[in-house]
Amino acid sequence: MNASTPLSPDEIRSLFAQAMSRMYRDEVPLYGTLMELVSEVNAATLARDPSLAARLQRSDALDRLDAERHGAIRVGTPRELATLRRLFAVMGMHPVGYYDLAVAGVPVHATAFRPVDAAALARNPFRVFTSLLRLELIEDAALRDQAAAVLEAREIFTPPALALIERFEQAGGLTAGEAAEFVAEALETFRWHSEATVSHATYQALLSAHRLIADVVCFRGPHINHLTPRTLDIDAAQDAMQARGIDAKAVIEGPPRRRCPILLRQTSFKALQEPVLFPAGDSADAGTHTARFGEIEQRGLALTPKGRALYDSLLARARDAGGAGSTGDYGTRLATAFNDFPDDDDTLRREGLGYYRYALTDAGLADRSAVARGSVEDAISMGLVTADPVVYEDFLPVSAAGIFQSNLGGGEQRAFAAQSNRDAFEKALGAQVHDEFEIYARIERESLVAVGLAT
Ligand code: OOG
Ligand code: NI
Repeated sequence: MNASTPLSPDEIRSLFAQAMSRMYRDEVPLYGTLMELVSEVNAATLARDPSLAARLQRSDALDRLDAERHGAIRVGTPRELATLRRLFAVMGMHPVGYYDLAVAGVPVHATAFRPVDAAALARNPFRVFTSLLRLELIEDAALRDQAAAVLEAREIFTPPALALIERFEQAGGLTAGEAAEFVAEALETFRWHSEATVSHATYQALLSAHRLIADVVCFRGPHINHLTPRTLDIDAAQDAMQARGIDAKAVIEGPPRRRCPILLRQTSFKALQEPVLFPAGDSADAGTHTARFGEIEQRGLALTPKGRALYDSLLARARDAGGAGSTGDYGTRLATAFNDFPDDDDTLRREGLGYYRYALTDAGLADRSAVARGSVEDAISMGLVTADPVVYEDFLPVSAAGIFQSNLGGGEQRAFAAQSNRDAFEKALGAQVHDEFEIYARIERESLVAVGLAT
Protein backbone atom coordinates (compact mmCIF):
# COMPACT_ATOMS: atom_id res chain seq x y z
CA MET A 1 0.00 0.00 0.00
CA ASN A 2 1.21 3.47 -0.92
CA ALA A 3 1.98 5.69 2.08
CA SER A 4 -0.54 8.23 0.85
CA THR A 5 -3.39 5.74 0.31
CA PRO A 6 -6.13 6.55 2.78
CA LEU A 7 -6.93 4.01 5.47
CA SER A 8 -10.61 3.08 5.56
CA PRO A 9 -12.68 4.41 8.48
CA ASP A 10 -13.24 0.75 9.44
CA GLU A 11 -9.51 0.24 9.84
CA ILE A 12 -9.13 3.41 11.87
CA ARG A 13 -12.00 2.29 14.13
CA SER A 14 -10.32 -1.07 14.73
CA LEU A 15 -7.03 0.63 15.63
CA PHE A 16 -8.84 3.00 17.95
CA ALA A 17 -10.86 0.23 19.64
CA GLN A 18 -7.64 -1.73 20.27
CA ALA A 19 -5.85 1.32 21.63
CA MET A 20 -8.79 2.17 23.88
CA SER A 21 -8.93 -1.39 25.19
CA ARG A 22 -5.19 -1.34 26.00
CA MET A 23 -5.51 2.00 27.76
CA TYR A 24 -8.51 0.92 29.84
CA ARG A 25 -6.81 -2.35 30.80
CA ASP A 26 -3.87 -0.37 32.14
CA GLU A 27 -6.17 2.06 33.93
CA VAL A 28 -8.62 -0.52 35.33
CA PRO A 29 -6.90 -3.93 35.68
CA LEU A 30 -10.20 -5.60 36.60
CA TYR A 31 -11.28 -4.96 33.00
CA GLY A 32 -8.46 -7.25 31.85
CA THR A 33 -9.80 -9.96 34.18
CA LEU A 34 -13.27 -9.46 32.74
CA MET A 35 -11.97 -9.85 29.18
CA GLU A 36 -10.23 -13.12 30.08
CA LEU A 37 -13.34 -14.43 31.77
CA VAL A 38 -15.57 -13.55 28.82
CA SER A 39 -13.20 -15.11 26.33
CA GLU A 40 -13.16 -18.37 28.39
CA VAL A 41 -16.96 -18.41 28.63
CA ASN A 42 -17.28 -17.76 24.89
CA ALA A 43 -14.85 -20.54 23.97
CA ALA A 44 -16.74 -22.98 26.22
CA THR A 45 -20.13 -21.89 24.83
CA LEU A 46 -19.00 -22.33 21.22
CA ALA A 47 -17.44 -25.73 21.97
CA ARG A 48 -20.74 -26.84 23.55
CA ASP A 49 -22.93 -25.50 20.75
CA PRO A 50 -21.55 -26.02 17.23
CA SER A 51 -24.79 -24.81 15.64
CA LEU A 52 -24.37 -21.45 17.38
CA ALA A 53 -20.81 -21.29 16.06
CA ALA A 54 -22.05 -22.04 12.52
CA ARG A 55 -24.77 -19.42 12.79
CA LEU A 56 -22.40 -16.75 14.04
CA GLN A 57 -20.05 -17.64 11.20
CA ARG A 58 -22.84 -17.21 8.64
CA SER A 59 -23.78 -13.81 10.00
CA ASP A 60 -20.17 -12.56 10.19
CA ALA A 61 -20.33 -12.39 13.99
CA LEU A 62 -17.71 -15.00 14.84
CA ASP A 63 -14.61 -13.18 13.66
CA ARG A 64 -15.61 -9.95 15.30
CA LEU A 65 -16.55 -11.53 18.64
CA ASP A 66 -13.22 -11.18 20.44
CA ALA A 67 -12.81 -7.59 19.29
CA GLU A 68 -16.36 -6.65 20.10
CA ARG A 69 -17.11 -4.10 22.77
CA HIS A 70 -18.79 -0.82 23.63
CA GLY A 71 -17.71 2.08 25.78
CA ALA A 72 -19.47 5.05 27.34
CA ILE A 73 -18.66 8.70 27.91
CA ARG A 74 -20.54 11.77 29.17
CA VAL A 75 -19.96 15.28 27.88
CA GLY A 76 -21.04 18.69 29.06
CA THR A 77 -21.68 21.05 26.14
CA PRO A 78 -23.17 21.09 22.65
CA ARG A 79 -19.77 21.97 21.22
CA GLU A 80 -18.18 18.92 22.83
CA LEU A 81 -20.93 16.69 21.47
CA ALA A 82 -20.77 18.15 17.97
CA THR A 83 -17.00 17.75 17.83
CA LEU A 84 -17.30 14.16 19.03
CA ARG A 85 -19.67 13.52 16.15
CA ARG A 86 -16.98 14.70 13.75
CA LEU A 87 -14.29 12.72 15.58
CA PHE A 88 -16.31 9.50 15.45
CA ALA A 89 -17.12 10.05 11.76
CA VAL A 90 -13.38 9.66 11.03
CA MET A 91 -13.83 6.10 12.32
CA GLY A 92 -17.05 5.38 10.44
CA MET A 93 -19.16 5.77 13.60
CA HIS A 94 -22.43 7.66 13.31
CA PRO A 95 -25.10 8.65 15.84
CA VAL A 96 -27.90 6.08 16.06
CA GLY A 97 -30.94 6.44 18.29
CA TYR A 98 -32.02 8.93 20.95
CA TYR A 99 -32.08 7.90 24.61
CA ASP A 100 -33.75 10.04 27.24
CA LEU A 101 -32.46 9.10 30.68
CA ALA A 102 -34.06 12.01 32.57
CA VAL A 103 -37.25 10.02 33.06
CA ALA A 104 -35.15 7.48 34.94
CA GLY A 105 -33.55 10.07 37.18
CA VAL A 106 -30.33 10.66 35.25
CA PRO A 107 -29.99 14.23 33.92
CA VAL A 108 -28.65 13.31 30.48
CA HIS A 109 -29.81 12.40 27.02
CA ALA A 110 -27.74 10.27 24.71
CA THR A 111 -27.02 8.57 21.42
CA ALA A 112 -24.79 5.70 20.35
CA PHE A 113 -22.00 6.30 17.86
CA ARG A 114 -21.54 3.13 15.84
CA PRO A 115 -21.02 1.75 12.34
CA VAL A 116 -24.28 1.43 10.40
CA ASP A 117 -23.85 -0.81 7.38
CA ALA A 118 -23.53 -4.58 7.42
CA ALA A 119 -19.99 -4.67 6.04
CA ALA A 120 -18.69 -2.12 8.55
CA LEU A 121 -20.46 -3.90 11.42
CA ALA A 122 -18.92 -7.20 10.37
CA ARG A 123 -15.47 -5.60 10.38
CA ASN A 124 -15.74 -4.17 13.88
CA PRO A 125 -18.95 -3.05 15.59
CA PHE A 126 -17.25 -0.83 18.21
CA ARG A 127 -19.82 1.55 19.71
CA VAL A 128 -19.69 4.40 22.20
CA PHE A 129 -22.77 5.37 24.23
CA THR A 130 -22.44 9.13 24.47
CA SER A 131 -24.45 11.22 26.92
CA LEU A 132 -24.90 14.97 27.03
CA LEU A 133 -25.48 16.54 30.42
CA ARG A 134 -28.71 18.53 30.71
CA LEU A 135 -27.48 21.42 32.78
CA GLU A 136 -30.94 22.96 32.78
CA LEU A 137 -31.93 20.21 35.21
CA ILE A 138 -29.69 21.70 37.93
CA GLU A 139 -32.18 23.61 40.08
CA ASP A 140 -29.77 25.96 41.85
CA ALA A 141 -29.16 28.81 39.36
CA ALA A 142 -25.81 29.87 40.80
CA LEU A 143 -24.50 26.31 40.73
CA ARG A 144 -25.84 25.86 37.20
CA ASP A 145 -23.99 28.98 36.02
CA GLN A 146 -20.83 27.89 37.74
CA ALA A 147 -20.98 24.46 36.09
CA ALA A 148 -21.60 26.07 32.70
CA ALA A 149 -18.62 28.38 33.13
CA VAL A 150 -16.31 25.50 34.09
CA LEU A 151 -17.44 23.53 31.05
CA GLU A 152 -17.12 26.48 28.66
CA ALA A 153 -13.52 27.00 29.73
CA ARG A 154 -12.29 23.48 29.05
CA GLU A 155 -11.02 21.99 25.80
CA ILE A 156 -11.38 18.21 25.70
CA PHE A 157 -9.67 17.71 22.31
CA THR A 158 -5.95 18.12 21.60
CA PRO A 159 -5.01 20.61 18.85
CA PRO A 160 -3.58 17.81 16.62
CA ALA A 161 -6.81 15.81 17.03
CA LEU A 162 -8.84 18.82 15.87
CA ALA A 163 -6.46 19.41 12.95
CA LEU A 164 -6.69 15.76 11.85
CA ILE A 165 -10.50 15.82 12.00
CA GLU A 166 -10.40 18.78 9.62
CA ARG A 167 -7.85 17.06 7.45
CA PHE A 168 -10.18 14.02 7.22
CA GLU A 169 -13.15 16.21 6.32
CA GLN A 170 -11.22 18.03 3.60
CA ALA A 171 -9.28 15.11 2.11
CA GLY A 172 -12.01 12.50 2.60
CA GLY A 173 -9.62 10.18 4.47
CA LEU A 174 -6.43 9.85 6.48
CA THR A 175 -3.20 8.12 5.44
CA ALA A 176 -1.84 5.35 7.67
CA GLY A 177 0.57 7.80 9.30
CA GLU A 178 -2.13 10.37 9.92
CA ALA A 179 -4.47 7.67 11.22
CA ALA A 180 -1.90 6.48 13.75
CA GLU A 181 -1.46 10.03 14.99
CA PHE A 182 -5.21 10.57 15.05
CA VAL A 183 -5.75 7.45 17.18
CA ALA A 184 -3.08 8.53 19.68
CA GLU A 185 -4.47 12.06 19.89
CA ALA A 186 -8.13 11.01 20.07
CA LEU A 187 -7.28 8.67 22.92
CA GLU A 188 -6.23 11.67 25.00
CA THR A 189 -9.86 12.84 25.15
CA PHE A 190 -10.93 9.58 26.80
CA ARG A 191 -8.12 9.27 29.32
CA TRP A 192 -8.66 9.27 33.07
CA HIS A 193 -7.43 12.36 34.98
CA SER A 194 -6.74 11.93 38.67
CA GLU A 195 -6.64 15.70 39.17
CA ALA A 196 -9.94 17.53 39.27
CA THR A 197 -10.26 21.02 37.77
CA VAL A 198 -12.37 22.43 40.63
CA SER A 199 -12.01 22.74 44.40
CA HIS A 200 -13.23 20.01 46.67
CA ALA A 201 -16.05 22.28 47.85
CA THR A 202 -17.29 22.88 44.30
CA TYR A 203 -17.06 19.16 43.61
CA GLN A 204 -19.16 18.45 46.69
CA ALA A 205 -21.78 21.00 45.71
CA LEU A 206 -22.10 19.52 42.22
CA LEU A 207 -22.10 16.02 43.66
CA SER A 208 -25.05 16.82 45.86
CA ALA A 209 -26.96 18.34 42.91
CA HIS A 210 -26.43 14.99 41.18
CA ARG A 211 -23.43 12.66 41.27
CA LEU A 212 -23.36 12.53 37.50
CA ILE A 213 -23.04 16.30 37.22
CA ALA A 214 -19.85 16.19 39.30
CA ASP A 215 -18.52 13.44 37.07
CA VAL A 216 -19.05 15.46 33.89
CA VAL A 217 -18.07 18.91 35.13
CA CYS A 218 -15.06 18.45 37.42
CA PHE A 219 -12.50 16.83 35.13
CA ARG A 220 -10.43 17.81 32.12
CA GLY A 221 -12.18 15.37 29.83
CA PRO A 222 -14.92 12.76 29.43
CA HIS A 223 -12.98 9.74 30.72
CA ILE A 224 -14.22 6.48 29.29
CA ASN A 225 -16.24 5.06 32.17
CA HIS A 226 -16.49 1.43 31.06
CA LEU A 227 -15.64 -0.86 28.17
CA THR A 228 -17.90 -3.84 27.70
CA PRO A 229 -17.01 -7.14 26.02
CA ARG A 230 -19.73 -9.31 24.48
CA THR A 231 -20.36 -12.70 26.05
CA LEU A 232 -22.34 -15.53 24.48
CA ASP A 233 -23.64 -16.65 27.89
CA ILE A 234 -24.15 -13.90 30.41
CA ASP A 235 -25.47 -16.18 33.15
CA ALA A 236 -22.26 -18.22 33.02
CA ALA A 237 -20.20 -15.02 32.92
CA GLN A 238 -22.11 -13.60 35.91
CA ASP A 239 -21.42 -16.81 37.88
CA ALA A 240 -17.76 -16.68 36.87
CA MET A 241 -17.55 -13.05 38.03
CA GLN A 242 -18.99 -13.96 41.42
CA ALA A 243 -16.71 -17.02 41.69
CA ARG A 244 -13.71 -14.71 41.24
CA GLY A 245 -14.97 -12.44 43.98
CA ILE A 246 -15.87 -9.57 41.62
CA ASP A 247 -18.54 -7.31 43.11
CA ALA A 248 -21.17 -7.80 40.39
CA LYS A 249 -24.50 -6.02 40.20
CA ALA A 250 -27.25 -8.29 41.56
CA VAL A 251 -29.71 -8.14 38.67
CA ILE A 252 -29.00 -8.76 34.99
CA GLU A 253 -30.66 -5.92 33.05
CA GLY A 254 -32.90 -6.60 30.07
CA PRO A 255 -34.88 -9.65 29.00
CA PRO A 256 -34.69 -12.97 30.86
CA ARG A 257 -32.60 -15.95 29.73
CA ARG A 258 -34.19 -17.49 26.63
CA ARG A 259 -33.51 -20.09 23.99
CA CYS A 260 -33.49 -17.32 21.37
CA PRO A 261 -31.77 -14.32 22.97
CA ILE A 262 -33.32 -10.96 22.10
CA LEU A 263 -31.95 -7.43 22.32
CA LEU A 264 -29.44 -7.01 25.08
CA ARG A 265 -28.73 -8.40 28.56
CA GLN A 266 -26.15 -6.63 30.71
CA THR A 267 -24.52 -6.83 34.10
CA SER A 268 -21.73 -4.79 35.63
CA PHE A 269 -19.28 -4.74 38.50
CA LYS A 270 -19.58 -1.81 40.85
CA ALA A 271 -17.72 1.41 40.20
CA LEU A 272 -14.33 1.91 41.76
CA GLN A 273 -13.64 4.56 44.37
CA GLU A 274 -10.55 6.25 43.03
CA PRO A 275 -8.17 8.80 44.57
CA VAL A 276 -8.45 12.32 43.15
CA LEU A 277 -6.57 15.53 43.91
CA PHE A 278 -8.59 18.76 44.08
CA PRO A 279 -6.78 22.07 43.52
CA ALA A 280 -6.53 24.22 46.63
CA GLY A 281 -4.45 27.34 46.04
CA ASP A 282 -0.85 26.25 45.71
CA SER A 283 -1.52 22.79 47.04
CA ALA A 284 -4.20 20.12 46.62
CA ASP A 285 -6.84 18.37 48.70
CA ALA A 286 -7.02 14.59 48.54
CA GLY A 287 -10.40 13.01 47.90
CA THR A 288 -12.05 10.28 45.87
CA HIS A 289 -14.38 9.93 42.90
CA THR A 290 -16.58 7.05 41.85
CA ALA A 291 -17.17 6.72 38.14
CA ARG A 292 -15.51 3.86 36.39
CA PHE A 293 -16.82 0.35 36.30
CA GLY A 294 -16.87 -2.87 34.29
CA GLU A 295 -19.73 -4.36 32.35
CA ILE A 296 -20.46 -7.41 30.21
CA GLU A 297 -23.29 -7.97 27.82
CA GLN A 298 -24.99 -10.61 25.72
CA ARG A 299 -26.54 -9.52 22.43
CA GLY A 300 -29.45 -11.17 20.68
CA LEU A 301 -32.04 -10.62 17.98
CA ALA A 302 -32.80 -7.06 16.84
CA LEU A 303 -36.56 -6.58 17.27
CA THR A 304 -38.91 -4.85 14.84
CA PRO A 305 -41.12 -2.02 16.16
CA LYS A 306 -43.79 -4.67 16.79
CA GLY A 307 -41.33 -6.87 18.72
CA ARG A 308 -40.00 -3.89 20.62
CA ALA A 309 -43.49 -2.81 21.67
CA LEU A 310 -44.11 -6.31 23.00
CA TYR A 311 -40.75 -6.26 24.82
CA ASP A 312 -41.49 -2.89 26.41
CA SER A 313 -44.94 -3.96 27.59
CA LEU A 314 -43.71 -7.24 29.09
CA LEU A 315 -40.79 -5.51 30.82
CA ALA A 316 -43.19 -2.92 32.24
CA ARG A 317 -45.45 -5.73 33.45
CA ALA A 318 -42.57 -7.42 35.31
CA ARG A 319 -41.42 -4.14 36.84
CA ASP A 320 -44.86 -2.82 37.78
CA ALA A 321 -45.73 -6.10 39.40
CA GLY A 322 -43.06 -5.29 41.98
CA GLY A 323 -45.48 -3.08 43.87
CA ALA A 324 -47.56 -3.90 46.92
CA GLY A 325 -49.01 -7.39 47.06
CA SER A 326 -46.78 -8.74 44.32
CA THR A 327 -45.46 -12.26 44.45
CA GLY A 328 -42.08 -13.60 43.54
CA ASP A 329 -38.73 -11.92 43.06
CA TYR A 330 -37.89 -9.82 40.02
CA GLY A 331 -36.28 -12.72 38.12
CA THR A 332 -39.39 -14.85 38.53
CA ARG A 333 -41.74 -12.02 37.52
CA LEU A 334 -39.59 -11.29 34.47
CA ALA A 335 -39.55 -14.92 33.37
CA THR A 336 -43.33 -15.18 33.87
CA ALA A 337 -44.04 -12.01 31.88
CA PHE A 338 -41.84 -13.16 29.01
CA ASN A 339 -43.73 -16.42 28.63
CA ASP A 340 -45.80 -14.29 26.26
CA PHE A 341 -42.83 -13.60 23.98
CA PRO A 342 -42.37 -16.39 21.39
CA ASP A 343 -39.06 -18.18 21.83
CA ASP A 344 -38.30 -19.93 18.57
CA ASP A 345 -36.81 -18.34 15.49
CA ASP A 346 -39.50 -19.50 13.07
CA THR A 347 -42.30 -17.90 15.08
CA LEU A 348 -40.31 -14.75 15.81
CA ARG A 349 -39.63 -14.37 12.11
CA ARG A 350 -43.07 -15.27 10.79
CA GLU A 351 -44.80 -12.98 13.28
CA GLY A 352 -42.49 -10.13 12.26
CA LEU A 353 -41.11 -9.68 15.78
CA GLY A 354 -37.44 -9.62 14.77
CA TYR A 355 -35.12 -8.96 11.83
CA TYR A 356 -33.46 -11.86 10.05
CA ARG A 357 -30.62 -12.15 7.61
CA TYR A 358 -31.07 -14.58 4.73
CA ALA A 359 -28.31 -16.59 3.05
CA LEU A 360 -28.14 -19.35 0.46
CA THR A 361 -27.24 -22.87 1.61
CA ASP A 362 -25.05 -25.07 -0.62
CA ALA A 363 -28.25 -26.46 -2.15
CA GLY A 364 -29.50 -22.93 -2.77
CA LEU A 365 -26.21 -21.92 -4.34
CA ALA A 366 -26.45 -24.93 -6.62
CA ASP A 367 -29.97 -24.02 -7.77
CA ARG A 368 -30.63 -20.30 -7.49
CA SER A 369 -33.59 -20.48 -9.84
CA ALA A 370 -35.39 -22.84 -7.43
CA VAL A 371 -35.01 -20.17 -4.75
CA ALA A 372 -36.53 -17.46 -6.90
CA ARG A 373 -39.51 -19.63 -7.89
CA GLY A 374 -41.12 -19.79 -4.44
CA SER A 375 -41.69 -17.75 -1.32
CA VAL A 376 -39.26 -17.13 1.52
CA GLU A 377 -40.98 -19.88 3.52
CA ASP A 378 -40.69 -22.30 0.59
CA ALA A 379 -36.99 -21.58 0.19
CA ILE A 380 -36.40 -22.16 3.89
CA SER A 381 -38.43 -25.34 4.12
CA MET A 382 -36.69 -26.73 1.02
CA GLY A 383 -33.33 -26.12 2.69
CA LEU A 384 -32.23 -23.61 0.06
CA VAL A 385 -32.01 -20.60 2.34
CA THR A 386 -31.18 -20.01 6.02
CA ALA A 387 -32.53 -17.19 8.17
CA ASP A 388 -30.30 -16.05 11.03
CA PRO A 389 -31.07 -13.38 13.63
CA VAL A 390 -29.76 -9.88 12.93
CA VAL A 391 -27.81 -8.90 16.06
CA TYR A 392 -29.04 -5.94 18.09
CA GLU A 393 -26.32 -3.29 17.93
CA ASP A 394 -27.93 -0.64 20.14
CA PHE A 395 -28.81 0.01 23.77
CA LEU A 396 -31.87 -0.07 26.02
CA PRO A 397 -32.84 3.02 28.00
CA VAL A 398 -34.22 1.13 31.00
CA SER A 399 -31.07 -1.01 31.20
CA ALA A 400 -28.83 2.00 30.71
CA ALA A 401 -30.61 3.77 33.57
CA GLY A 402 -30.10 0.68 35.75
CA ILE A 403 -26.40 0.62 34.87
CA PHE A 404 -26.05 4.36 35.57
CA GLN A 405 -27.89 4.03 38.89
CA SER A 406 -25.90 1.09 40.16
CA ASN A 407 -22.69 2.93 39.44
CA LEU A 408 -23.38 6.37 40.80
CA GLY A 409 -22.54 5.06 44.23
CA GLY A 410 -25.10 7.12 46.14
CA GLY A 411 -28.12 4.90 45.61
CA GLU A 412 -30.10 7.95 44.60
CA GLN A 413 -33.41 7.55 42.83
CA ARG A 414 -35.29 10.59 41.64
CA ALA A 415 -37.17 11.26 38.47
CA PHE A 416 -36.86 14.52 36.59
CA ALA A 417 -40.16 15.86 35.38
CA ALA A 418 -38.38 17.29 32.32
CA GLN A 419 -39.69 16.69 28.85
CA SER A 420 -37.62 14.52 26.64
CA ASN A 421 -35.93 16.87 24.24
CA ARG A 422 -34.71 15.17 21.12
CA ASP A 423 -34.74 18.38 19.10
CA ALA A 424 -32.37 20.08 21.51
CA PHE A 425 -30.12 17.03 21.45
CA GLU A 426 -29.95 16.95 17.66
CA LYS A 427 -29.34 20.67 17.55
CA ALA A 428 -26.40 20.21 19.94
CA LEU A 429 -25.16 17.26 17.91
CA GLY A 430 -25.43 19.22 14.69
CA ALA A 431 -27.17 16.32 12.94
CA GLN A 432 -30.14 14.05 13.18
CA VAL A 433 -29.66 10.64 14.72
CA HIS A 434 -30.18 7.58 12.50
CA ASP A 435 -33.26 5.47 13.08
CA GLU A 436 -32.12 2.04 14.33
CA PHE A 437 -35.14 0.24 12.86
CA GLU A 438 -34.40 1.57 9.38
CA ILE A 439 -30.86 0.26 9.64
CA TYR A 440 -31.95 -3.25 10.64
CA ALA A 441 -34.71 -3.32 8.02
CA ARG A 442 -32.18 -2.38 5.35
CA ILE A 443 -29.80 -5.17 6.42
CA GLU A 444 -32.68 -7.67 6.20
CA ARG A 445 -33.84 -6.35 2.83
CA GLU A 446 -30.35 -6.41 1.34
CA SER A 447 -29.95 -10.03 2.37
CA LEU A 448 -33.26 -10.93 0.70
CA VAL A 449 -32.13 -9.19 -2.49
CA ALA A 450 -28.77 -11.00 -2.38
CA VAL A 451 -30.42 -14.45 -2.25
CA GLY A 452 -32.88 -13.52 -5.00
CA LEU A 453 -36.02 -13.31 -2.86
CA ALA A 454 -36.58 -9.58 -3.30
CA THR A 455 -35.70 -6.95 -5.82
C1 OOG B 1 -23.68 4.90 30.19
C2 OOG B 1 -24.61 3.83 30.66
C3 OOG B 1 -25.27 3.16 29.47
C4 OOG B 1 -25.19 0.77 28.64
O1 OOG B 1 -24.50 -0.21 28.35
O2 OOG B 1 -26.42 0.75 28.68
C5 OOG B 1 -24.49 2.03 28.93
C6 OOG B 1 -22.93 5.59 31.28
O3 OOG B 1 -22.91 5.13 32.43
O4 OOG B 1 -22.30 6.61 30.94
O5 OOG B 1 -23.32 2.04 28.74
NI1 NI C 1 -22.55 0.02 28.89
